[in-house]
Amino acid sequence: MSQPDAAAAAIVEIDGSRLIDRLRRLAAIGARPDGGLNRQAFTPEEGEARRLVANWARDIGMTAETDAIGNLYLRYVPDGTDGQAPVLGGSHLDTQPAGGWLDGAYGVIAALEAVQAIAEQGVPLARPLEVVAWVNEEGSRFQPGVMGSAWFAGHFDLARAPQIEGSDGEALDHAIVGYKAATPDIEERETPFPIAGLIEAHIEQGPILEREGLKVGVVEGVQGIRWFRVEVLGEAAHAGTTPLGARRDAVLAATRLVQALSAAMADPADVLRFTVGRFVVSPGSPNTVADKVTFTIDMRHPDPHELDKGEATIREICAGQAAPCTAEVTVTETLSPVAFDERVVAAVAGAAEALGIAARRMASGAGHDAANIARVAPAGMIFVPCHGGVSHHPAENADEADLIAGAHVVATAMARLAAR
Ligand code: HGY
Ligand code: MN
Ligand code: MN
Repeated sequence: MSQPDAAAAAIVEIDGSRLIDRLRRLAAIGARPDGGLNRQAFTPEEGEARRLVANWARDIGMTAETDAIGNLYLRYVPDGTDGQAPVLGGSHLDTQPAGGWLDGAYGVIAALEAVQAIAEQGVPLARPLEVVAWVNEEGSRFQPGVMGSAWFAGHFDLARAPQIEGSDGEALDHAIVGYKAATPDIEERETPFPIAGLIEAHIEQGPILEREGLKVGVVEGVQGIRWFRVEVLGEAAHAGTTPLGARRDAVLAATRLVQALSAAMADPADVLRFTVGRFVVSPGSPNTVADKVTFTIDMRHPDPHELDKGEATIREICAGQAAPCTAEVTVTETLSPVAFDERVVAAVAGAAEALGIAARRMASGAGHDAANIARVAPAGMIFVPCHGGVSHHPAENADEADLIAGAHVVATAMARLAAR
């Protein structure tokens, strides 16, 4: 068998206890008393996680680099491969404010284990391998989400950073400077750069694999996502003296809009996803009629036409039912549905089959960085089951054996993609 054929059929053995140990150590950074994680984008906690992962990579002979927005790239360049487009594995290190220990972190640590195992076993490669941690995937502190991968793919303009205010009031550009200054030894590299292939491993964040008793999801694509910010403007007034007829109460108007939007978005086929996750009242005083409410909308569907129809409905209801207040609708994130590259999908499916791991093809309801990279390079994903499909919750969890099996597939699929 020729060397490329041997590599293309390689099965890479990984160190499962090393994988779990690193995941557990990473989960201590930003840990909440309830067992969840709060390690939001560009915070000192995420900076500490970034430094820990970069040092793990350096300890095994890899290099650590960054870019203008703060993405982290850990590189393994075997002799004779320098200059070839790399194969990447990875995900994100930031979490929801009340998130779990696996969303994002699993993909980064599974990819690090995959590259270390490949290097230790001297699997022959025609390309370098890289582990990537994209910044601000969650979008909980700064919108839009999947920001680092969007910037890499050319559809987030960093010039907007000074105008983007975080949920804690810090400007994005200021947060990025502070975040990168915390790891001055991680130098910038030329980006973007050509990518030969990317695999993102992630917990499914849904119930399908667990319900069907399967251990690997071979992800074929990601549904479309559209985020909105709705600002409902009324007039502040004294709660004790202002007659009802004289009020322009932003809370009454905003709650009426949310109910009307929710009713209009109800989908009997249960495919459309509509969520109001943030609802901020100003001035937020018990004895002052609210003059402003800002709420968010997260809308998702596999069909972009349904997203367009949903946006038209949102604009129509906000324009027509906010009186005596007004409502301003702003799109804060748009990700069209994406189909992953069949060569990468086949590499994941082939690795699972070679390892005898029960798998199925499926789509992703959650958004992921791989969806952004799929617009500029061959990308794909692998899911592993999580308990009850729970995610974006402190109780997020998975069986260690499933996490190890998924990393085994990542290592074998990355080696095969980098064999030629
Ligand atoms: O929102 C999402 O779909 C991802 O989990 N951040
Ligand atoms: Mn994620
Ligand atoms: Mn998430």
